[in-house]
Amino acid sequence: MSSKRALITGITGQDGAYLAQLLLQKGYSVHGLVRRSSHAGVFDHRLKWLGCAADVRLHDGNLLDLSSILRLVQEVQPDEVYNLAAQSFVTASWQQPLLTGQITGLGAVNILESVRTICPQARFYQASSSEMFGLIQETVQSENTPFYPRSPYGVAKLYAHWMTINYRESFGLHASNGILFNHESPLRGVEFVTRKVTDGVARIKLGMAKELRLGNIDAKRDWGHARDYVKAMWLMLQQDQPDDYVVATGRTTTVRAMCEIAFRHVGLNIDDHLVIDPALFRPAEVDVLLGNPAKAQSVLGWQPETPLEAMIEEMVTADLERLRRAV
Ligand code: NAP
Ligand code: F7E
Repeated sequence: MSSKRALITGITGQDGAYLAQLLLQKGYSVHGLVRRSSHAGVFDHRLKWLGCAADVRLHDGNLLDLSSILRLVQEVQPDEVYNLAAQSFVTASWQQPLLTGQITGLGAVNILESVRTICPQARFYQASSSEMFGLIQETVQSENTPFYPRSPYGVAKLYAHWMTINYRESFGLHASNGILFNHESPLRGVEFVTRKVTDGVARIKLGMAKELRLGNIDAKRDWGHARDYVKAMWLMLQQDQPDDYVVATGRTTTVRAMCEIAFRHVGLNIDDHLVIDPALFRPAEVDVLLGNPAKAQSVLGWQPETPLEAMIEEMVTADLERLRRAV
């Protein structure tokens, strides 16, 4: 077992919770950054769902506040730092482009600066994103595909991505980017399309709703499971050399086909309930994403383990249980 200390920003989010669980299983002492909220009782609901809230040490601070990050890094003296905090919802990034740039872009530099200043020997992971490929320049995207972001979120992530590479090359930090394609789970925020679908289907099944309203169902995504993807994050920081890796399944599916899996799982017909709402279309769309995980497979020995069908069914089942408990 390890006696390493890990610091996770974004520990209250989907990936932060799964990563905390993985690192605790490996014997790490896990520390997390939490921003102050008036929702005191619910901010750690994902960690509680995974049964690890009591085992992590949470620290107040904000990625926007360099002084709080400096103090946190000084106090924790981490061996590994995972920067998962972000304004991560693409739709919101058109409404709040400046805040998205500050958190998702500049926020990464606050933590890079803190690591460089206080513990330059620590290993650093940056949560980069397939959204940076945006208007795709190659049918299958790899580490060598040129970027063309299509949202303020994608642009902010690209800035953080290149700053991570620059800190690696300028200051010798062990800093790696994981270019992760979409990954989901029962802990996914309900604003993202998979969870919106599984929650919506569960509500229809239980008689709590009649329809599910979606935007562009022709968009295609390469969807994997968050539980599998956090393993790739950890593996990147176990390598002798820092590097950048695409993490994906190598399979792409339309939003409509993903929805059909969810409806089929509870014995409902999608065409009886799905409503297309033009208000939910985006100012600019990323039409299709399809990643090539060959480098992660060969160098890290990483494999996606959960097929889309199994993941969507797990999510529908979890939403049915959650909603039944709530009534
Ligand atoms: P998420 O569920 O939206 O979690 C985001 C986390 O960031 C939350 O813990 C949130 O805290 C925190 N945060 C936001 N602003 C902050 C601030 N100013 N200071 C401190 N913490 C702040 O995202 P996720 O799906 O777990 O994704 C994790 C990371 O991977 C993100 O950087 C995301 O952009 C990136 N990514 C995700 C995917 C994906 O498909 N899931 C793919 C590629 C990259 P609160 O709980 O207080 O809101
Ligand atoms: O949309 C379409 C939408 O919001 C997927 C984030 O984790 O992955 C995520 O970004 C697709 C898009 O994820 C609705 O237009 C149709 O084409 O689930 P999403 P995203 O935008 O791909 C990347 C890799 C990240 O890094 C991000 O942080 O689904 N879509 N109808 C819809 N999407 C939503 N949210 N809601 C709808 O009603």
